[in-house]
Amino acid sequence: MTDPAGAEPVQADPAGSPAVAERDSPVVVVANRLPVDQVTGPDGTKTWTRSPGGLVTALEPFVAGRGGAWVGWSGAAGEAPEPFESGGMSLVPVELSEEEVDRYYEGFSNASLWPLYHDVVEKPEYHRTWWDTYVQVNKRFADRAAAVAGEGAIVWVHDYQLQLVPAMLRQRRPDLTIGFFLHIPFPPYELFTQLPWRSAIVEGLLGADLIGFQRPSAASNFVTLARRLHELPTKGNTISYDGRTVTAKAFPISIDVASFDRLASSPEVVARAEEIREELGNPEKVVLGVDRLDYTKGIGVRLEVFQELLEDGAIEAPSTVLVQVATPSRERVEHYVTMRETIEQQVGHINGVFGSIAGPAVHYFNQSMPREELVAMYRAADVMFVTPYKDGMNLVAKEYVAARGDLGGTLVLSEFTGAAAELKQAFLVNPHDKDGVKKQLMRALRVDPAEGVKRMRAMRRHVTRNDLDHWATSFFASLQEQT
Ligand code: GDG
Repeated sequence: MTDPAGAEPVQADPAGSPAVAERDSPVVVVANRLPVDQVTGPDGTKTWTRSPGGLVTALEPFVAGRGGAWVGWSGAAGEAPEPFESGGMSLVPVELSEEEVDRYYEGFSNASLWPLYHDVVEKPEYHRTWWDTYVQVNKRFADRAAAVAGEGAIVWVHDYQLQLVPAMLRQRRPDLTIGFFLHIPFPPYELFTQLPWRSAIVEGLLGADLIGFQRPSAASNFVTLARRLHELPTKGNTISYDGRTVTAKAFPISIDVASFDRLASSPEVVARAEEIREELGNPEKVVLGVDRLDYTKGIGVRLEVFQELLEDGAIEAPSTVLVQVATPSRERVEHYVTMRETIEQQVGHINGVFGSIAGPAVHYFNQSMPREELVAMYRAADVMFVTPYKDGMNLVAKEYVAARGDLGGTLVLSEFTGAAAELKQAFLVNPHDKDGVKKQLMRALRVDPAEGVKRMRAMRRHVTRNDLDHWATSFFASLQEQT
């Protein structure tokens, strides 16, 4: 849901534009982050930059096109600016204090819910103070959304940080149609029920008319939970609750395929891709990993497998190199600090043993790349290596496919990503099975070109038909059917 680079400055609509009206917006998006970030310059002046993430691109036409509003946090702790109009949308900043950022965002959202929902890849921490702040902040988001939504408006709430908002909003505004989309996985009953506040979360989500998930299994995990934990009547993917019918359904998210395709085949990017290979010393094979530096993404497995293949002599450096972009993320959460140290030690070790004057075996970047550079890397890579232990979708895999209009390149993809259910022609792997990953990576590296083209063509056909607009349109259409 994040796209950490490529921000561009934005301006509020010209002075004199009307202040954001209360109870006026026919469509409201509620997400942890606004589609803009507030940045404080060295002289203390505050400006806004547009965050160019896919979600913003997908939702903007629905929100801006209808004079809608977007409620979210600016990304900076402290007092929130007044609501303002930008790009045809009302942007409604929600204030978070330093302590709230610690407890609601870094604490409950990213150190309790995130690991729990990702199959407990790391041990979740549960603290009552974090939970209390999560409730408090969710109330604030619900209050702001209730204040700007027009009579009978459609409100679309996003992600795990705001799971209590649907019920809080319904309590304040029973006239609204409320949708919720979870971008990350939803765990099975046996895992979810370890959460001390499990009932409150389920009740929070049941405030929505439509709850969207990345995969059908996640939707059915939720329906099972409503039935077993709350003893609610369920039928197929619907739950009867409080005199209403709540639908839980999969809407696999996607990317703006056409714009990736266009950018990737532009002469500048094609030239840059060639230049990247030259700068890498013209290796025979380039293997690429691109992730937020997160323990769910399986970056460590990737490095171990690459190291073992070098040790086995199955590949040689620098004729085969691994390029790993690990974008900085959640740097104040403890698990992330230790993980980064481990990964950097692994990279250091591999390069110490297998690097040469001619170059390292692993090119590691702990930095955020401009989008054009990232797309040029996609274009330059022979194999895209995607090995999460668990991932709601994994947009990187879809971006790689969208960027390969030349039908080159192969994809190695973890079975535990949402994307694996769609990109069936990838070389699928179980990241817990290192020998299996090694085997599949070797197959991907040695693929017969005609077979590679066939696989890539089939995956491109799928993503082209199922792009981001398709996702947003089908969610809105299903939500409207609920009214
Ligand atoms: C969550 C869920 C779900 C990464 N590094 C750079 C960069 N990125 C961009 C990628 C991609 C995005 O960030 C990452 O998206 P993912 O889907 O791979 O992963 P999460 O951030 O964990 O997203 C996930 C998603 O929400 C959407 O619902 O798919 O399962 O965990 O777009 O390109 N972009 C640039 N420079 C970088 O260095 N420009």
